[in-house]
Amino acid sequence: MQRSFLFKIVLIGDGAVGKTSLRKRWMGEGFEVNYMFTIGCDFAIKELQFNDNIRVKLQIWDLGGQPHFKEVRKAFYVGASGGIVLYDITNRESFENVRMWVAELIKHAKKKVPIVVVGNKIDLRGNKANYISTLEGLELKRRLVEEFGIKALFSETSAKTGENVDKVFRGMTALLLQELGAIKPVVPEPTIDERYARLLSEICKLLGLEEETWKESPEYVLQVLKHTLKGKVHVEGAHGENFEFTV
Ligand code: G3D
Ligand code: MG
Repeated sequence: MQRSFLFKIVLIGDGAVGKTSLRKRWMGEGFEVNYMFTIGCDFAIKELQFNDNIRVKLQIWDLGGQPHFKEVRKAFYVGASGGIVLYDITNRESFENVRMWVAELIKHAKKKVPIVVVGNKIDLRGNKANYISTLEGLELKRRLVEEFGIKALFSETSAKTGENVDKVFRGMTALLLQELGAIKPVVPEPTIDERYARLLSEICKLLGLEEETWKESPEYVLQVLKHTLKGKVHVEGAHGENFEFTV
């Protein structure tokens, strides 16, 4: 049996972070854009076959380039099922503004809609130390989940090369379908012994992370662990002996 869904997704984030480029990259050229003059935004629709029996239409709303009054933006958010919030990894201010955009989305959508946090322009990363790192992006996502009680994914993209662009929209769709109970939660499960899974979950909890973080971003857990254990570590053995090692 085929089921169909229609979702309104808003693209938000500071000007010039790449919202329009991301949308164009995902939809390809030649799609029909409808311009909403009153709000200063446009929207376009793309249909995707999510799996064998689920078809999804995503209506992607994109804010215009010029700065708009907050008052006008309210109408932009009405009825949104989810939001894709972008920052530019080469622009720290755009990263710091992500929280403001998410707060505005949740306020005007009037419910805790799921989001995908996207660090765009990774093709420019190179070795520039001041650019926003993957860890900073993951940490931001974690804080947003905690503060707003929403479901969120994190991704890094290049609208220029197309890297990870499809994943952002499929990830958003998966969150929305999960919310409706149309699909089971899909956490990528590495094949791993259940005892190790339990151990890793315990480690995450001890570090104050969500217990599933090791599945989603093991490198992040490792970084937090290294940071936490910096220096000497004392461990008491099973027979009362003392071990000391340096991390
Ligand atoms: P916006 O819709 O968020 O305002 P745009 O942003 O999509 O208009 O993009 C702003 C500028 O950033 C554009 O440059 C665009 O080409 C560039 N851009 C968008 N995404 C990427 C990316 O992933 N990598 C790189 N290198 N550039 C990107 P111009 O010069 O056309 O204004
Ligand atoms: Mg734009």
